[in-house]
Parts: sequence; C-alpha cells; structure tokens
Amino acid sequence: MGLNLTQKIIQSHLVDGVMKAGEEVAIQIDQTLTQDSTGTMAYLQLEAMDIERVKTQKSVAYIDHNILQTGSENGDDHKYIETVASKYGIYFSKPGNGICHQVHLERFAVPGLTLLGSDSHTPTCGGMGMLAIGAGGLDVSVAMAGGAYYLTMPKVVKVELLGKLKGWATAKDIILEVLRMVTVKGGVGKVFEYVGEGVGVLSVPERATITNMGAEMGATTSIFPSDENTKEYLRAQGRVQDFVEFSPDQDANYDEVLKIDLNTLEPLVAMPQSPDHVVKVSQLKNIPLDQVAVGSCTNSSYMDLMKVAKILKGKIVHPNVSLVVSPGSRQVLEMISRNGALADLISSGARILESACGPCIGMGQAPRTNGVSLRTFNRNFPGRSGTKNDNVYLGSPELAAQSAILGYIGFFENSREDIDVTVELPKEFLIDDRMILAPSPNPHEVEIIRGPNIKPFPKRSPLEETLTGSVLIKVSDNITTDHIMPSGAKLLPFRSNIPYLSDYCLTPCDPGFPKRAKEKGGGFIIGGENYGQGSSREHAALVPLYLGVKGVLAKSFARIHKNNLINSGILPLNFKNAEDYEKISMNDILEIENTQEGLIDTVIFIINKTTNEKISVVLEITDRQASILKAGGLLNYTKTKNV
Ligand code: MIC
Ligand code: SF4
Repeated sequence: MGLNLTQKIIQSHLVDGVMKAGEEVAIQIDQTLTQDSTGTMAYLQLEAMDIERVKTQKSVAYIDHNILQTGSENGDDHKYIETVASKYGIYFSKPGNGICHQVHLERFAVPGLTLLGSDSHTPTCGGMGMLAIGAGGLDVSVAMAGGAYYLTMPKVVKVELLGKLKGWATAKDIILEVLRMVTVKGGVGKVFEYVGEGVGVLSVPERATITNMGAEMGATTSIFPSDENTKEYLRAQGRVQDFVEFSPDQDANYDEVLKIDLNTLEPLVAMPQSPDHVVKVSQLKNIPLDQVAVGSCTNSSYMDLMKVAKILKGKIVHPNVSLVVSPGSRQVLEMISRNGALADLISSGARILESACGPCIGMGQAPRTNGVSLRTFNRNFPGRSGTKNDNVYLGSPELAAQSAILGYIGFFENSREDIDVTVELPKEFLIDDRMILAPSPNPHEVEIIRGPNIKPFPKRSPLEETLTGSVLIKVSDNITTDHIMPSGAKLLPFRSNIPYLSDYCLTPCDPGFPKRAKEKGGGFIIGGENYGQGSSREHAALVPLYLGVKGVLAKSFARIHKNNLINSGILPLNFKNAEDYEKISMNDILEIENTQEGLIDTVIFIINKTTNEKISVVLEITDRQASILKAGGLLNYTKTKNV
C-alpha cells in the first residue's frame, strides 16, 4: 500500500514509534518558528536547557503580535528575543517585516520538511507541502535544542477538491466549507490532506489560506502536495532551488475521505462567535456593517490585497464603515505600494495598518459596542476583537472589499465576470531580507538584554502522591484559550509576566476566578468538550499552574492545550462517562490518591469529598507523558533526560 504525504514526511523524519494512527511517534524537526507573544516563554525555557546553539536547520523568531508599543513592555520583549536569538543561532524577523506565517511561507518554507511553531497557525506552511505543526513554546524550545517532537500519529483525511471554483467562491470558502462539515472539534488527531483536480488551480497563497484555517478544526495540521504551482511560487520568491516535487502515492491509503465540489461551492461566511458557525452569504439578510478588516495570516497575501485593491479602485467605503487593511508582510506592502494598489486602497478610504497581526489579536481596532465587523481572519471567538460581546463575521477578501463599499455583508449586483479581479502570481516577488537579522557569528560576545517585564516562568515540583483541592470553576463546551488567558492590547504586553497575567485568567467566564484560585491555593478546573481550543499560547497552562491548578477534568481536550497542560505538569483528566460532569459542582473538594501508580489509560478514581461520590476519569496519555507528569512537567523531565 502506498503512502500519503503525511506518512511520507513522518516516515522520513521518524525518530521513534510506529506509524499507526493513535500511537505516539517522535519526529525530527527541521525548522522552528516563534512569534513574540509566545516567544519570550519559549526562549526563557531554551535558556534553561543549557545548550549553546540551536540544532535545527533553521529557526526564526518573528515579532508580529505585540507591536503596539504603548509602554516599555513590548519593546523590552523585542530586545530580549532579538538578543537571545542572536546568541543561540536563530534568525530574527524585525517588527514591521510581517506576520510569522506569511513571511515564513515567502522566505523559508520548504516542501517535504518539518516545521514546529509556537503558534497554532503554523500549518499555514502546509500550503507549501511542509508538515507544519503548531505547539506550545516549550515543545518548540525542545525541538530547537535538538529534541524530537512527540505527537499522536494522526488519522489522515483525504479532502478531494472536485471541479473549479466559480463566481465569487474562493479558497477561503473551501476552508469554511470544511469547517462547516467538520466543526471546531472535528479535526482533533487528524491531518487534512488536499488532493484532486481542484488543487492544481490553487496558488500557494490560496493553499496557505486553507491550511492556515485548518487550525480552527483542532487538526494536527493540513497539507497540500508540492507541484508545478509550488515551483512557480518558489521561483518567484527566488528560491527555486528549494523545490522538490512531492505528492501522495497513487495507491495511498487514507482513514477518511471528504469531497468538496468546487463547481457548486457558494461564498460562505462564519457567523459570530465561532469559525464553524458557517452559512452561505446568500442566506444573510443585508447585515449592516460598522467595520471591515482585511488582513491576518489567513488572507493578507499580495494576491489577496491586489484583489481587494482592484475591487475598491475608484470607489469609496460606505459612510458607516471603517475599513482597515493590514498587509501580511513587508514584501506585500512594498509591492502594493510600488505598483500603485496601495494608493487605490488609501483613496477608497482604507486605513492602512502595519504589516502584523493587529486587529486579529485585538491589538487595536476593537469595534464599537454592539458593532458588527466582517473580517478576513480565522477566529471570531467572543471578545477576541477587544470588544466584549462583539459580532465578528469571517469571510473572503473579495467579500470584505465589496461589503465595505455596500455597507452590509454582500456582493455587488454585477456578476463576477463584469469585475476584473484576476491577479496572476507575480513572476518575481520583491525580495529584500534585510529586515531578517542573521544570528551572531560570535555568540559569546552577545549579551542577552532582559527588561524588567520579563519575570521567571512558574515551575512545578514532581507530582504529589495525593492531589486535593477545590473546584475553582466549572465551564461549558468549546472553551478557548482566549477565555482561559485573554489577549488583546491590554494583556499581550505581559506575556513574559505570568504573575501579572494571573489576575485575568478565565475572567471572561468568571471574573472571580483568579481571586478564588489564589485564596484557595489552587485546585481543579471542570471543563466540557474541546476544552482549550484555539491558540497555542502555553500561558493558558502556565498561568493556571501559577495559580496552583493541579488538574483539569473535561469531557475532551483540544490537542495543543492538552500537551501544554502536560508540559506544565497539570493533569488533563477525561471524564470516563460524560454525564459525571453533572456530579461535580463549584467549590466541591476533590481528591486523587496514588498518583504515582498507573497513571496511564487506567481508570483513576476521583473522590468528591463534598458529596462522597467516586468519579471515574482517565488520563489518555502515553508512557512518556506519564513520566513528564510525574516529573512535574517537560522541563524537569527534559533535564533528567538531557533532551
Ligand atoms: C492567535 O491567533 O490566537 C495567536 C495569538 O496567534 C496565538 C498565539 C498566542 O496566543 O500568542 C496562536 O494562534 O497560537
Ligand atoms: Fe497573528 Fe491572527 Fe495569525 Fe494569530 S491568527 S498569528 S494573531 S494574524
């Protein structure tokens, strides 16, 4: 039986384990990326590992999230990352150079290699045929130190794209359709591999839109083959030497199959407040808009912005609408400024932002109270925009541009053929890597500069024999890491300051949580399905660790967050019977005995000391993860293993 793309890459990087879905495998990581909001923690952890230089083929540190410098904190973080990168052999992409995923795709992604990034949208580079996986910062630092990355061998889903996109349907609508079918929790433990005739007509940036937003299904990653289009893109980026053709074997085996008929795919939109809340644009009844935002690592490529500029040219945004545009990279911004498209955007009334994450992570441009915003981004979780009870819709750049003119979510009346928005892939992109600083050739001479905002990360001691504590909070299904550790302009500057962040932990669910956790000296969190979906921020585990959280009992967990909990030494416990969720209430005292014995896959009993009931839970973990938990987290474990 032949191999699919995922199996091919895993096989060529396999360090340990067998490639059987559900089993743990360890793979060698060729490249890593970090961004600033998760990077400081990752580098503090790297420093704690006592290595001199990173051992990967290429590691890049990006500054793209915390670029609103309203105090010294972000600037301090940038300097720390810059100096630590220089010392340890890591390339440093300066603020202003662009969003990590967009720049990585442009300048570093190589088909057939592995990439581990401390950001959940790392799968963007799957558009280039890489096996690109998002992880917590600590996993990324272990990879930088030369350690393997451990993952559950995923099931591979074949997504067959049939036919050709028609009308205003775009790559964004393909991934919205997949999300509609699979939902935000349906991708856990799976890789989505795109095949079929529809693949051949998608350019690399379009493919990257799809793999980027695959993160919203909780998938391990998504991947496209590397073909003529990949070669063309790499040639235009001056990197044709990085091209390798790479496709699944003819007789490759898949665990599941999804088929999407592009001929009949209609433009879609994700409604507030979840990316899988997908409906056809044609079903919406003229929803009036306050804001339209074009950008983010999903849709801010040169081609996306050129299409937007073509639609806006000669028109003016609707009087009620504020249109903001954040180009994905300096390459994109410079190219549209040199060819005049930027002038068309400005003249149409667009507010031009820096090349960075910006509004996507609530760094500015929060909509007004009850305002409605249409965004080309990937997430519309409640409050993520910076406005409480926000109404954020997600759609394609073509939809965004037309809606900005119309003042409501919709398309112009003329048919697609009457408006020329064809944008060819440039023969040559504008290549200028001077904003990417190479590491120092003399690491011993580099002094790491740490501002006062950089506080040590919390450490856990080895797992106690008996764990006792109160239920500190009980939450429902699909709680995101944006709930657990909110972001935005006010909190992102404190990503290196866990004590400060701790006062905001889980406050969107219950403002009293931090105080209660501190008063009670920690305890347990009770969650529903898909607990911890969304961002890879390990702060959503480190902050609860700081607050003394010993375990999270949930109906199910999102992949990256579960790993982050284990890496922090917090037990991710699954209810054996989901109905037992009802048997636990706030403030109940729970106890787990004999934690040192049989942690794995055996039923553990939790005693609810308040009701005297016994609740069965399981830890769905591997032997290695059990050892990590017993050691009190990955850092302790890694030290004992010498990576
Ligand atoms: C996000 O999109 O939520 C982020 C901000 O990029 C995060 C990382 C973070 O929380 O810093 C992610 O997706 O991993
Ligand atoms: Fe940045 Fe938004 Fe992409 Fe996260 S999803 S990396 S915040 S642009």
